[in-house]
Amino acid sequence: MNRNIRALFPMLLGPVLALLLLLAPKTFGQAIATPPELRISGAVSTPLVLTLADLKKMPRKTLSVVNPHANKSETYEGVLLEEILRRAGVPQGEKLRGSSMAIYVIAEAEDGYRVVFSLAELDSGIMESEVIVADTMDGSPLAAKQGPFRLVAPHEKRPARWVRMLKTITVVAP
Ligand SMILES: Nc1nc2c(c(=O)[nH]1)N[C@H]1C(S)=C(S)[C@@H](COP(=O)(O)O)O[C@H]1N2
Ligand SMILES: [Mo]
Repeated sequence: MNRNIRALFPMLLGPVLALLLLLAPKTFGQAIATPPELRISGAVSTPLVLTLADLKKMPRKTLSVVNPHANKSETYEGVLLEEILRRAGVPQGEKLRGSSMAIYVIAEAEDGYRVVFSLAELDSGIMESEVIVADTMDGSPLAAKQGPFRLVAPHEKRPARWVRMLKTITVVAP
């Protein structure tokens, strides 16, 4: 190799290293991305950030439902939304009365889809909605377009509030 070209290498070393350092977070950021999280915030005493591992440690509920769209039976497993809201500190049971009866939650997905549930319809002291935050279907983690978190509202005729790719639960006390 030409002597002059070889002499260039030490000079290039600095800039090349600098460039690599600059690009490193972008390149490796994907590989070591933070695990998916579900955030519960708004009018709560304890805002929560839950991972799949956190959900696995909570009381689990299994639901066998017929998804009217898929027209087949599906088994979802997850945690009652009521239980998650309990840990966030919303009024429930006998404390759910008066002005609290107007509190609602907005469940929002990665694609911007949003639905509303009232606190009252999620309270088993009032009715058994059995709405869960599911993290598995038929024993497997939910696929990318479905999860990793999905609401399942088993008593509803159309699965319109079965929010896929669930990202945040915001509690609103109007
Ligand atoms: N994130 C997200 N979730 C969503 C929707 C949506 O557009 N985005 N559509 C809802 C509607 S209207 C229906 S019918 C079901 C469809 O769920 P499926 O793909 O399991 O049949 O997802 C519900 N959840
Ligand atoms: Mo739908």
